[in-house]
Amino acid sequence: MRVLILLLAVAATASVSDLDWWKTALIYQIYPRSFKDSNADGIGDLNGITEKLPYLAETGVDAIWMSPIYKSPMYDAGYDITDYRQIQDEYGTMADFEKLVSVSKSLGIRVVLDFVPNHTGNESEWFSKSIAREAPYTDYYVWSDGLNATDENGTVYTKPPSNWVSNFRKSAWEFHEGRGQYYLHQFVIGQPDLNYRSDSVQAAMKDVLRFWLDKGVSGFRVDAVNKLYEADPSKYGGVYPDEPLSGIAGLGPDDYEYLRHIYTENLDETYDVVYNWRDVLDEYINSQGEYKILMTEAYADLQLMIKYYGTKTRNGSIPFNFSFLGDITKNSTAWEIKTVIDKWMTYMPSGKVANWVNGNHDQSRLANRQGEDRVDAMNMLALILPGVAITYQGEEIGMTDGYVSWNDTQDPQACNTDDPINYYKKSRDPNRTPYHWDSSANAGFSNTTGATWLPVADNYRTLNLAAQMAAQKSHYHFYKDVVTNRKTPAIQEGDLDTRALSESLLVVTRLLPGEAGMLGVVNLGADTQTVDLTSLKLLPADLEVVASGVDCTLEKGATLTKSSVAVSGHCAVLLRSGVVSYSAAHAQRLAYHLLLLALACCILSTTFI
Ligand SMILES: *[C@@H]1O[C@H](CO)[C@@H](O)[C@H](O)[C@H]1NC(C)=O
Ligand SMILES: *[C@@H]1O[C@H](CO)[C@@H](O)[C@H](O)[C@H]1NC(C)=O
Ligand SMILES: *[C@@H]1O[C@H](CO)[C@@H](O)[C@H](O)[C@H]1NC(C)=O
Ligand SMILES: *[C@@H]1O[C@H](CO)[C@@H](O)[C@H](O)[C@H]1NC(C)=O
Ligand SMILES: CC(=O)N[C@H]1CO[C@H](CO)[C@@H](O)[C@@H]1O
Ligand SMILES: CC(=O)N[C@H]1CO[C@H](CO)[C@@H](O)[C@@H]1O
Ligand SMILES: [Ca+2]
Ligand SMILES: [Ca+2]
Repeated sequence: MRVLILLLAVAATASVSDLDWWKTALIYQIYPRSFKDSNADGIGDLNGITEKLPYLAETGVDAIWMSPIYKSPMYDAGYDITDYRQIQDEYGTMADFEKLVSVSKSLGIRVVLDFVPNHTGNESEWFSKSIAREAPYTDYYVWSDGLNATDENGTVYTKPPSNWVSNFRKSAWEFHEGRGQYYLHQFVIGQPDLNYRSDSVQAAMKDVLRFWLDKGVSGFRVDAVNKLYEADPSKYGGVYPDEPLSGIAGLGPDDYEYLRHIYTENLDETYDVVYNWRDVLDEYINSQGEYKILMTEAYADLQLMIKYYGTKTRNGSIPFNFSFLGDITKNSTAWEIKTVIDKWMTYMPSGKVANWVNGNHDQSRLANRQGEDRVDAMNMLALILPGVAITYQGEEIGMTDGYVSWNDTQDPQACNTDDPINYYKKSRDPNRTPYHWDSSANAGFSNTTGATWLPVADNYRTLNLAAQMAAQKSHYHFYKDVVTNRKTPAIQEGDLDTRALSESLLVVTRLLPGEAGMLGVVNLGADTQTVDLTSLKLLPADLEVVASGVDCTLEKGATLTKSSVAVSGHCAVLLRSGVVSYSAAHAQRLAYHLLLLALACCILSTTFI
C-alpha cells in the first residue's frame, strides 16, 4: 500500500512538471536554413539540427522552435508553404524529422513547430484547385472581382478590389488569369491568403495541427496570426473597403505603412480561431501526457495582444511580446527598460504566462539593435524574468548582422524594393546568415566547396561558439551560467521586483521564501557604479556572483554584501543571496507586537492598581 502511494505520488509530480514545463521554458528558435548543413549543399537541414542537439541540451534549452521546414518553393524562405504535411526536400525527409523528434526527446528537448496559417504558397494543390473552382477549395482563398474604373481618356479598365498594400510593398491583390479574379496576398505574390470565413479552411487547418501533434510535437508558434481575417465585404455593400491613409510623411501608395490597417489586421474574429486551436492542442494533453504550447506572433497594441491569452471561458495562446524588440533601443535607460517590463506584467491577465523575445529572423541582431555591450544584459533579463524566454539562434554568442550584397540578397522584402543601393534597409538577410560554430571554413556551418545560401558573416573567425567555449569569459559562458541558474526555485517561481536605481542601473530580483534569492544587476553606463541594495529589505545581505558578463570585474564565486556592490561599466551580473526567510521578519514583528502587548498590559495594570 505504502509503495503504491509512493508510486502514485511520483507519477503525480511527474505529470505536474510535464503539464507546467512551458510556463518557464527556454525556447531556442532555429532558423533551419542557417543552423547546420549536414550534406554540403550550402543549406542548413534537419540532420544538421539533429547533429547539434547535444549542444542545445548542454546549454540548457528546454525546447526548440524551428522556422518552417515544410514543402515550399522558397519565395519567402519557407513561409510560403505548398504542403503542410511534407518536409522540404533540401531540409530532409519525414524520417529525418522523426529522428530529430526522437533524439530531441532522449535529450529532454521538446520540439515546437512554426505554423503558418494565414497563407499557403501559390504552388499548393489547394490553390490550384481553388483556381479551378473545385469544391471544397473554391473559397479556400480570398478571391474577388476587380473594380471597373475609367481613366482620363474615358477608357474603362479594371483595378484591384481595394487599396490594400502587401506587407512586402505594392498591391495586396494579384490578378489570376486562370480564375479571372484577383486574390489577396498580405505578404508576397506567391503567398495567397487563406479565407478563414470558409468552414472547410478552418477544419483543414485543425487537421494540419493534428497531423504534427500525432508525430509528437510539443506545440506551435503561430505566424502572422493577426492577419488571419480581412473585412467582410457583405458588411460593406459587397466591396472590400479601402483603408484610410496613415498620414506618415515620405511614404507612397506602394508602402505598407502608407495605410492604417483597420480592415486587414487584428479583426475580432481572429481570437476565436486561436481559442479553437487551443482546444485542438488540449485534445492531446491526456493522450501524450504533456501540455502543448501555443504562441502567437501578433504585432499589435498591448490591449489587443492581451486578448490572445484567452477570455473567462476560453483558453488562448501566449502572445509574443515584442516590446524587447520594438520598445528598447541602444539608448534606452534603466528607467525605460523597467517601464517596458512592468507594462507587460501589469497588463497581463492574472495566472497567465509572460514571455520575452530578444530576437528573431526578421529583426536586426541584438548586438546591432542594442549594442554589443548590451548583449549580456538583454540575454540575462529575458532569462531571469518570469515566464517563457525565447532566444534566436546565435544571440547566445552575440552574433552580429552579416553583410549581404545586392547580388546575394534573397529576402523578398529587400528584392521588392528594386533598389540596389538602399535595399539593405528592408533586408532581413543580415540577421539570417549562417551560425558561427567555429573558425574553420564557412564557420563550420557547411562543408560545401561552393557558396552557402547566404554568405557567412566575415567576423566568424573571432566571433564563434568554439572560441567562446574556449575563452575564460564570453557571452556564451555567461548565457549558459544564467540558464543554469534559471532552474532555481527563485527564478522559476519567485516574486518579481524591478528597480531602476539610476538612469543606468537596473536591478531585477526574484525572491521566494525558504530559497536562495537571485538578482540580476545591469550597469548600462560606461563607468563603475557602486550600488547599495539595502532598500531591498527581504534580500539577505550575503551575495555571491553566479554569472559574470564579459564586461564585469566581479568574477564568478566572488562574495559581497548588499550594502555595497561595485558594478563595472556595461556589466551584467547575476548574484545569488542567502536563503530568503520571511520567518525572520515575521519573528521580528511578532516580538515587537508581543513587546507592545506587554507594555500595554503594564500600563493597564499600573493604571488600575
Ligand atoms: C465591370 O464591367 C463589366 C463589363 O465591362 C461588367 O460585366 C462587370 O459586372 C462590371 N463590374 C462591376 C464590379 O461593376
Ligand atoms: C507563384 O508566384 C510567383 C511570384 O511570386 C510566380 O513567379 C509564379 O509563377 C507563381 N506560380 C504559380 C503556380 O502561380
Ligand atoms: C484552461 O487551461 C487550464 C490549464 O492551463 C485549465 O485548468 C482550465 O480548465 C482551462 N480552461 C478552459 C476553459 O478550458
Ligand atoms: C541614440 O542617440 C543618438 C545620439 O543622441 C542618436 O543619434 C541615435 O539616433 C539614437 N538611437 C536610437 C536607436 O534611438
Ligand atoms: C517573426 C516571423 O515569423 N516573421 C514572419 C511573419 O510572417 C511572414 C510571412 O509569413 C514572414 O515573412 C516572416 O518571416
Ligand atoms: C506591450 C508592448 O510593448 N507591445 C509592443 C508589441 O510590439 C509592437 C511592435 O514591436 C510595439 O509597437 C508594441 O508597443
Ligand atoms: Ca544541406
Ligand atoms: Ca489573411
